[in-house]
Amino acid sequence: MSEHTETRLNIMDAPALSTSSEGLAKGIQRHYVRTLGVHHAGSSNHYKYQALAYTIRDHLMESWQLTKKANHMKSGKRAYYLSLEFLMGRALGNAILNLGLDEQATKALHDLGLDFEEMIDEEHDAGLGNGGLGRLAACFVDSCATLKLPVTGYGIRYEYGMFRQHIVDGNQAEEPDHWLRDGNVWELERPEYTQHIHFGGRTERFHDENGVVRSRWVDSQDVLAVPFDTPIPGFKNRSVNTLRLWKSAATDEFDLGEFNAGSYPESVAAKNEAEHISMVLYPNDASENGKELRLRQQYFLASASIKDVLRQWVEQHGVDFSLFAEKNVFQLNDTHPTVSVAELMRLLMDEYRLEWDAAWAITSKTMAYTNHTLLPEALERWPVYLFGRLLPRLLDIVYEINARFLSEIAKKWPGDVERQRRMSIIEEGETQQIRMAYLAIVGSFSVNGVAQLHSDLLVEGLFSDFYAMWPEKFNNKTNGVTQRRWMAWCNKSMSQLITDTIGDAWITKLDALKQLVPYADDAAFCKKWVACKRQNKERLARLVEEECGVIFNPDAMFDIQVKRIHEYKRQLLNVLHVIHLYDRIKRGDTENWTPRCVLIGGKAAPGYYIAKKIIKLINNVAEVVNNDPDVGDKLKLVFFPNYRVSAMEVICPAADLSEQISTAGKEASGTGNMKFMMNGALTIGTLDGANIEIREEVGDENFFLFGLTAEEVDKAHSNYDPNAVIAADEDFRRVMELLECGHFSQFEPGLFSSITHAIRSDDDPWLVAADFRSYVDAQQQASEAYKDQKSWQRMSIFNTAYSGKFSTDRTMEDYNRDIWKLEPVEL
Ligand code: 26Q
Repeated sequence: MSEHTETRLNIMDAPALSTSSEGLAKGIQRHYVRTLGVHHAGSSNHYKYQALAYTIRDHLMESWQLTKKANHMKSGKRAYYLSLEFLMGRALGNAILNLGLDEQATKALHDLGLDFEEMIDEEHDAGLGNGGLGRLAACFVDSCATLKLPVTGYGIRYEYGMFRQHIVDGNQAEEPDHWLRDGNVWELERPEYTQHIHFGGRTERFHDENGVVRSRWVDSQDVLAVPFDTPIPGFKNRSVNTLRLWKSAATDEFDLGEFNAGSYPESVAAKNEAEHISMVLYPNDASENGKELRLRQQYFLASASIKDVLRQWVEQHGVDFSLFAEKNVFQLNDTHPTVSVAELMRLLMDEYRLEWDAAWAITSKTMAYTNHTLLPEALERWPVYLFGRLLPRLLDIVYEINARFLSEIAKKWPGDVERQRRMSIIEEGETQQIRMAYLAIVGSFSVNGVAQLHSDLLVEGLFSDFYAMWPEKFNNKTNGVTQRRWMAWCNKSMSQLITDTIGDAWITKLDALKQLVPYADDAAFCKKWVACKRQNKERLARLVEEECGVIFNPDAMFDIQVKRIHEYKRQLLNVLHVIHLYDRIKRGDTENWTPRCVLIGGKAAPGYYIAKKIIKLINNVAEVVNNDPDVGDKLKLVFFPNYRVSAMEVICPAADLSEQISTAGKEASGTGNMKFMMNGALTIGTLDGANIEIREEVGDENFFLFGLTAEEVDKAHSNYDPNAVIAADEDFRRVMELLECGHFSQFEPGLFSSITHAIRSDDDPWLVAADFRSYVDAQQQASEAYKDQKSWQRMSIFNTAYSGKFSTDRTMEDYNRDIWKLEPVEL
């Protein structure tokens, strides 16, 4: 510290920055010429984007360092959000918004003859996530910075993010997403905090200098974890938190050994294996178990992050860990980073010489686990042989945790061996498996679901044995989204209208939107509301025309379903409804018709056969519908390719109707549903996940409900006869007929037989046929309602007005009050 003062190389002595438009313009010019070394005006837009991004980044640097300093000085409790995914999207617009530099930046760009939108569009999405879980992590860190909570995000700096989706002949084709190719202005490499991560080798027991038997991990192959930090700005509060992402690299020692053995090229090639760890994000958002590289990624993140936290602890407090649990908490984003439980135990015992009980007391008071799925097949399991080969010392520890846990069960339920078998962290069978969710529950003081229904179902079903043992651990934390990105940034016209009407408090206190309620009956306000929606629909229509070559008429109802393609999310039900509408048009049943533009978008896991077929079906139905002159403007359907964060920023402000139609009891929460609601869309949905809470907030009369309840779904399976349902419903029968006669697969007979068979199967877990009729009826209600534009706009305003609960600011306050117990850090 003192040498910094002497050399005056510190933030206080850095030249001041001007936030005027002239100051920004100068910054852009300086970075363009001096940082990027561009000497001609006609260079690519990307340099111009970079010059702007560097200029904005300059304005974050000081606050970032001050935030770190304030955290250090205060030395209060801190939280770490461990996640294999952070789906950040673009950073530039968000930084400009949160710094309050919107107007100045617009003027500066104008004065330089540059276009704001074009600059924004130059930035590549940081797509380091699959969907909901990854985007939730991104919204969480935004809200934590805004609430000044000392929370650090820890993740992996994948070289390749979520694949880019192309549509070729109606089919999904995947292309690698090399998002770092043009550089990343927002990250700073911090090689000084590099960590060594062990893999392989074996455990050795030895006597320490006091004669105590201890374990150590020997003969391991090590990999380096190099951190890259990204600033996470709070909203106009000068707080800037950190997202620390780890990149893997080969160790030098490893190379040298090989080199001395005379095999230099082989040793360089061996770098590969190390560098592969952070190479690519796994693109499945449900289970794909047993892949060794995935387990490497999980341990790599867990070990690097926990070592980083322990390093900081020891620097500040030495090796006394008595206050560690009081001052630190790790939130595990699903089971993916759960090996952290065993890793913290290992480090405390093997590196810092704590006894088991002391280490366990710390670990089990420090870890908290969030579950994101009810699908039993999506619960992570790792084969013991694989785990033991890769992480031998950690397997010892998992076994020991399990042994002690089983004896606790035996004490509580003497003789109940069946219960021990059910609850064991190790699943017995042909191949023994580690049940990661059970390890997470045993090792954590808090276990939460992500919506009320989901949390209720967890304790009644999947985790009921654990609830019986530790009811106090279980709690609900309903998800949210950040209104900064999902309203203020992506829907500027509506935001301006709201701010002009009720002030701007809603940007950090979303409940303030309730003040809009009386304006739902104010003709002048409603007129402006419609104009905003109209503008947003025109913007989306332009994008749809560019991307899909289909014309959307902004007068039509924009009916939208964007999310990962999954059978349980039932994009298929949506297509069946579109086919039904098409059939009605062909039959001439179009009196009082409500024109619709239906947009469906989302990625399918590359190995998920039926999900990919559903994409093909959507495209084939679209081809027929959009080119039939009888249909015209009455109905359009598009499959929007490469759905991603930056696409949602254009899509959600333009929606009239939000499709949230999962089989009840299967969607843990949903978060897209919240983005649509905030932007004034009405929901058509089942009683699933957070839909239930959305409907509670906005009122039954402003929500199109349909379908079986979760309880009814459970019962329905036993005597389910979809063929009878189809036969008894003329509309449904005709839809199936169109599908089965090859109307949408003229040149490829039988193309969709796997889909029609699934619908007709008694074992269809997603009960598509069971909900068809009530879905079509609810859609008809929506169509009727849309015709009364005045009443529709009222309902639209109510949706925004009652969306306050679904801010991640509220979610983070809930986590903090019940789990983390952090104090905000004032600068
Ligand atoms: C597991 C093993 C191997 C490889 C990948 C995975 C994997 C990766 C991602 C498993 C699951 C995911 C993502 C799950 C997810 O996004 N779940 C969603 O989480 C949201 C936030 O809580 C909820 O709103 C959604 O309901 C839930 O589906």
